[in-house]
Amino acid sequence: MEDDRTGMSLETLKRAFADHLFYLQGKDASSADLADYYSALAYTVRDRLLHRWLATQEVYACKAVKRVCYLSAEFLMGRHLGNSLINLNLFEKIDQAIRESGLELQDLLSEEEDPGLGNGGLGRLAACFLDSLATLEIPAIGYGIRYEFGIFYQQIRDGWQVEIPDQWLRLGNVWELPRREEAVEIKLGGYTEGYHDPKGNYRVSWVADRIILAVPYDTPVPGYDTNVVNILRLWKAEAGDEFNFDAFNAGNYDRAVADKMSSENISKVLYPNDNTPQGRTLRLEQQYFFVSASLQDMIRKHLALNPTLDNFQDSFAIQLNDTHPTVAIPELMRLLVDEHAMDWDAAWSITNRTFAYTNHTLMPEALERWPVRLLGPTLPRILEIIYEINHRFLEDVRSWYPGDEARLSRLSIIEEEPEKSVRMAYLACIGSHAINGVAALHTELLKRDTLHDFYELWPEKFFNKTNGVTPRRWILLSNPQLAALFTEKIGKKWLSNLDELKQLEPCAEDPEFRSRWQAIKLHNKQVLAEKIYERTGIEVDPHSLFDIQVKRIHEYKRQHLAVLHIIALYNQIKANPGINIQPRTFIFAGKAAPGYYQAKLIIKLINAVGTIVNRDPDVRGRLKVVFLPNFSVSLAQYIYPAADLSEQISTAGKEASGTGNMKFSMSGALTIGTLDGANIEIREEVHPENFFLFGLTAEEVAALKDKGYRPRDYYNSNAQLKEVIDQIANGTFSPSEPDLFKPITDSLLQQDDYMLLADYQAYVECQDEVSKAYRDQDNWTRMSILNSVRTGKFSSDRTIAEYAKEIWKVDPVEVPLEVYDPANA
Ligand code: HBZ
Repeated sequence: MEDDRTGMSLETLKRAFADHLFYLQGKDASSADLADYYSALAYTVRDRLLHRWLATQEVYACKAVKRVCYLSAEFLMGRHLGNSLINLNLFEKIDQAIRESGLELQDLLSEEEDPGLGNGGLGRLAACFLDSLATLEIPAIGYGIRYEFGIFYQQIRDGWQVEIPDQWLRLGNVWELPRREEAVEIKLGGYTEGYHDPKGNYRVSWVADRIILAVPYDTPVPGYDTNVVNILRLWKAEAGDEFNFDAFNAGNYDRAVADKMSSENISKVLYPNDNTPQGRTLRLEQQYFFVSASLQDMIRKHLALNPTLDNFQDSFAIQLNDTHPTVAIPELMRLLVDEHAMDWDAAWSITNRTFAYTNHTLMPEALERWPVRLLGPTLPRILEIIYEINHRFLEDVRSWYPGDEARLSRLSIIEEEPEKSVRMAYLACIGSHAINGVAALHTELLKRDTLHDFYELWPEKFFNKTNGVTPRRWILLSNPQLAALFTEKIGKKWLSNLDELKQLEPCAEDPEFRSRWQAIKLHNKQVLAEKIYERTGIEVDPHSLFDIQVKRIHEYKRQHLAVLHIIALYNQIKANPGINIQPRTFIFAGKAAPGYYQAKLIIKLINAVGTIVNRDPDVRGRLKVVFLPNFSVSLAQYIYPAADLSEQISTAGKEASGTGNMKFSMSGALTIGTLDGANIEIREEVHPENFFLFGLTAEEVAALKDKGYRPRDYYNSNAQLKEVIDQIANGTFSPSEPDLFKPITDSLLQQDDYMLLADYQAYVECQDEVSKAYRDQDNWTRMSILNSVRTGKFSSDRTIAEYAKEIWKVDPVEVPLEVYDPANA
């Protein structure tokens, strides 16, 4: 008989499922609820991951393989169960097993808490990268923080965002295993002192005033169609034991408990900001906490196989996901120099060869700077090391550019005004051998503007790595009917080589294929329509054009530009109720940072416009405006497959890449977008005739700013635009509080930093083109198909293959399963 824990036959799976329900949940069919069934299934699947997991880790621990360590303060993994079923190639069989047990697999999958340990694109990118690393059989570890509270749960009350704490661990977490035996200690606070070691060398030691324990929790990351199971290692903060005992022994129970609680605060909550850093000490402690723990972990792994740290760079390639983990650079120096007695130059050479840095933003206010006032008291030794790195770096610059004082102060890691601070992006550039942007335009703008001086020093360090997303979650799992159509036509190979979809280009001319394509899109729209009704009470017509913008709410992303267009359409209907207009459903979703008032007001505006438009009898349901609460990975899986039109309308030069744009396109949505981020490359791939382009280019934006941008001129010279702005300003959408939206209109008329008014006319004209194009369903479907089958470039497998070859210099490592099968062990 097959082993209950590893067997893959239908009978074994059903038996294991029933067994777990009974022995792990303590339930049987008469007492179990959906949560019990979910857990029983999750354990059943986890068992089947475990021997692959152990086999993989054993191969990595024994062979001297080079591993990628992806350091990220955020991992937005999405639900694990569905993804594990897919990557283990168990989906159909489990679907059948569950049905034969009288249940629906979808209901069980929906029971899983969505682990929201990230804000948006940056966190989700980390998750797609882990999936691709495992799929490409590249040894890798994701290192991050096990936040007790992830990104807040968003409710909409009276049109406003309300934040609810995300207690995702309330019911436990099947997918993680704590490894207490591998906990490490983290120092904070205190002071440093110099001493002479036995050989007479001057050294520094850090006398901390707090020691925190970092406890690792490991989550398996299975690759698709391979035995490789990599690990996501997230650190939880606890009070160090000695510390507690001291206070206890001194009879100070209260203090021992208070210290324990304050230590645990470090991994308590994810900061909910995107693109504006929060300069809080606790955030700095979080960054240092997970970085130090991760480096200590790597050093231990390295020393288990090597006598010294001299070849550390051959064991690990460390990627910094933005500047959040950049304190790793001085921390590795500290560990090598202070704790492992290496000399500075040798340590610096190792550090430099180990680290690479990814930048994710061009917004100047988003670049992290840590005031010395905070850094010094929290991480005294780290600040000294940063000063030393800077000192040596500036000496080099002086020798390369004698007499160029201006350049020295431009390049210094330390910024003097308005407050003495450490520029983390500069530290990252100096300590890394590779620096990359996340889309072609973004990388060019980094080289030209943001990091120009560094580009002049080291052009060879700069790389572009255009983002990608995993087709396993974003096609196979979320759009199963489309996936089935692909597989029926060309087999399964597209799942590990998305370029294979190109073969389907001729199908765009096949009427039968097109009608199947339309039927799938309609089905996905019906499913989303049901979700919309469940969550908002709004009825929408699946035959209308689904025009969707989902992403964090931010002024640069210009959700309010879409609102201006909606109001203009509404005005056309009011002026002429019989007008022949393309019915549209406008769908928005996304969270605003809790402290970002203008973004929260945009959410309120969307809902306010929706309230008026959706109920107006003159509209006759031709326009609907929906704000779906709580955008998350699990909700996104319903949204992208149901879109006809993808809104990617940021001010050119502001969106580093975007990744939602790729997910929409893969599922056959057409894009209306600016020449920004990866939009440019998407348009190139799908060909310009299948993309709705509008708006100023990044150059034009910059030129207009330079010559003096006057938003009021656009307002005064465009009657339609003026009417829309006046309505928002005079309370048409907020009758009980006419001034409510003034902050939005004032900002548009006074500065309009993101140039909505300059792009308005081009946007509405382009939207007219969209409406016209949608009327020709045959041709629309042709364009939709070509979008989808030409997105091969945007698989994260391509992105990761490029990082592996050009930046990390790592090779795949196969994991043979038979050898490690517990049945044979
Ligand atoms: O990273 C996003 C970019 O805005 C987007 O264009 C890009 O596609 C994506 C992946 O490269 N950036 C973020 O998502 N950034 C954050 O979430 C963030 C979080 C905390 C911060 C700063 C930024 O302190």
